[in-house]
Amino acid sequence: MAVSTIPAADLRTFSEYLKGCKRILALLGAGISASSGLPTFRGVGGLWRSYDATDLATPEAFEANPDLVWQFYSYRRHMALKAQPNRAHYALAELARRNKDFVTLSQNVDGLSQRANHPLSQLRLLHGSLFTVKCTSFYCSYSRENEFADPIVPALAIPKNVPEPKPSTDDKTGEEASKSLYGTLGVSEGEELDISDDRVPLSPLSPDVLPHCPECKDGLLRPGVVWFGESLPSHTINLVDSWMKSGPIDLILVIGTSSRVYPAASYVDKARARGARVAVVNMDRNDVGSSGLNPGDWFFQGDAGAIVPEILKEVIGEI
Ligand code: BJW
Repeated sequence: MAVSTIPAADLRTFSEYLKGCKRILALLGAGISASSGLPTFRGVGGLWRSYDATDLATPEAFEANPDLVWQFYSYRRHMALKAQPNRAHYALAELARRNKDFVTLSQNVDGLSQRANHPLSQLRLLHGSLFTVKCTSFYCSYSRENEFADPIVPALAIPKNVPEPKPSTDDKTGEEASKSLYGTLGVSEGEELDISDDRVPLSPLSPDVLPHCPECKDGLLRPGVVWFGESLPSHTINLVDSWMKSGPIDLILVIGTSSRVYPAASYVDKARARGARVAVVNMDRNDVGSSGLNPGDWFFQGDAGAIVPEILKEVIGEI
């Protein structure tokens, strides 16, 4: 069976229900962008060199090794800029245009929903963006959005021969695409090595060559993402909470997330408490979140890039 085959009965009951939905929420995780060839955090493709991505996504890691953390994020910025939004990003953007009471909460920092023209007033970035930078100095509040320079400073340039993200297709799952990007990179003799290859030791970089604040001229800049132990952006959380409280919720689509990171994962139960039925799209049947599925919920197993346009088709048409 192809990984992304949808049981006909599930597709029928879901499509019928979707047509009657008024207020819809989506919670996105890295799996939706795995379909564009970007790696997830956990599981296959969740390593950058020999580092666990989640170990680098902390203020403590940045404090201890700003050069290592900046190299990680420079690589992620480069890969995200090379990747293209996939059919799932476009399908959700289309659903948003057709239903003003549909809000997407994205944990992703890669900018792919924005590049698929998802209406920005219906897209809430819970974990910030790779393309925002902010000053780390206690005395400075400098922050800049839409900073797309690649590399952001010359010392963080990515070698030209780094393989580009490979989007998934129906017979090549997002996870396989991630594997081909981040797994064992076969480098033949004489070929130039790239920094994603574990055999190339990372050279430590002096703090002087890392991005610095143009305003205070003193503080190091850091990526404008939310690391473990940091609060989510309060303005965003307030907007989401007030939307959630403003009426019952019919449906929450939970797409490509392991649902292990809080408070993001808690939106599923919050939506349920407001009446929502839950539809999970994931490669892994175990990743349904801590509260599991209830009767009347749906689980669609497979590649988000293939499944999401298919399950929304009755409402948004062909993508
Ligand atoms: C596919 C696919 C395909 C693959 N198609 N599917 C309550 C209980 C316990 C702990 C806490 C709690 N509340 C707060 C915490 C602490 C902590 C936390 O949650 N820890 C847990 C790990 C236990 N949370 C925080 O610290 C948060 N802050 C906070 O709560 O502030 C208040 C506070 C402060 C101080 C003390 C206490 C409270 C902040 C969390 C920030 C998370 N940041 C990161 C990094 C962002 C920057 C960056 O990108 O580098 O966000 S971590 C990382 O995880 C990233 C992701 O957005 C996030 C979620 O990961 P995601 O997207 O689900 O990815 P994966 O890899 O986990 O899963 C991919 C899924 O896709 C899998 O299921 C695959 O099967 C699937 N898949 N291919 C469909 N083709």
